[in-house]
Amino acid sequence: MKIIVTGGAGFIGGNFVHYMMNKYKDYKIICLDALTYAGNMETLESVQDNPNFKFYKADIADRNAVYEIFEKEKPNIIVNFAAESHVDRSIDNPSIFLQTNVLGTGVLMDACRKYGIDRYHQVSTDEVYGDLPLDRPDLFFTETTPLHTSSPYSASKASADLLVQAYHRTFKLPVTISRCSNNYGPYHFPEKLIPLMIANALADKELPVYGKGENVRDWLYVEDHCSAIDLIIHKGRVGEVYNIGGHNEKTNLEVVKIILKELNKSESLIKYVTDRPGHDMRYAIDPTKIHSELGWLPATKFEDGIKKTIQWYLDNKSWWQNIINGEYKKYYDLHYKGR
Ligand code: NAD
Ligand code: TDX
Repeated sequence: MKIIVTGGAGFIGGNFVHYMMNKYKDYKIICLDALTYAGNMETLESVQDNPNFKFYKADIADRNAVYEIFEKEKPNIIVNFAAESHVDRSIDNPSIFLQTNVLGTGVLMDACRKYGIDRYHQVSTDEVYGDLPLDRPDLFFTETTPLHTSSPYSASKASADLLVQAYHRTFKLPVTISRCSNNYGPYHFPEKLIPLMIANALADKELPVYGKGENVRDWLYVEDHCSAIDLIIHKGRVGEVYNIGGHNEKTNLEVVKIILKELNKSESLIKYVTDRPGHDMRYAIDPTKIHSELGWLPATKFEDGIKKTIQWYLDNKSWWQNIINGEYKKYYDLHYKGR
């Protein structure tokens, strides 16, 4: 079995590479990643010398490069994690999101048609459903909830989903799509809420909470996302969408306070800053379908996952400190200064 994992030098893709290589010792894992600001070869250091692992630096929107890799590798399965993934950056600069998330997905599917594959899996997000109101805790996103996007990021991910479904219907491409809630865990780029708050708290810097911190996210430990995708690519029904989430809703303020408590830091570090434009209020996944069809259940409770995550950031300081002291510093200053 040969699997191309795009975006494997990023947060979830990197965790997926490790998960699959640990679980399936005879699978060949081919990572295709453009190494944007979010890609990091240090994440893949421990597998680089494994003969079952191969890395190509390539852009999924570069048709020639993608076709060449397909021609050479003849993969059975493609799992597409590659994307511009940060909502705030999509507000600053939408066009790269269309380029990678929409056109790049189109190129990958054309390659699948041209060379033939057993499965194309699109890693999507709960953000394609838009948001839910805070005063209706009875509402959840199901696979039939209409797409209703808020940010250029979520609009680009929804566009890609529609394209994937169109290639299934029109060209009979064997596709699946998963829509997962917010992930957390090792190798999470420090621009995102949880690693950003851990890094700032450790440096006794202000923790910038958007608005009142009342927005709700549904957190899932990254390994549980990997196990769900593993099940879908092997046992999921072609043409289907599967929601992935573990019923773990928390307000941003709750998450930030948990991190401060774990690190023994004062809540006075919290700074309320100007809200994100178009900020989604609440995400909440109904995972009934993947549970009843494929038997998936998350293994890690938030209380344990957040402890493991904090410990990982304490044990791997050089991984994230290299990032926050590099090019990212400019983004941070631009985004947060005077906010
Ligand atoms: P990330 O930003 O950490 O990693 C993205 C990776 O894709 C990086 O390695 C980057 O170099 C690579 N990449 C970007 N543009 C590329 C291109 N044009 N060609 C090839 N590679 C490219 O993102 P993540 O958080 O790991 O998210 C992975 C996927 O999961 C995304 O598709 C995202 O939409 C989806 N997702 C993320 C979450 C979450 O909470 N992080 C939740 C649900 C779904
Ligand atoms: O500095 C911050 N302060 C803050 O209050 C940042 C970076 C975030 N926030 C808030 C905004 C959100 O309500 O925290 C929440 C989480 O923010 P992000 O980590 O940026 O994630 P989110 O916008 O929810 O999107 C994430 O989950 C769905 C991923 O980045 C997406 O790729 C995924 O599709």
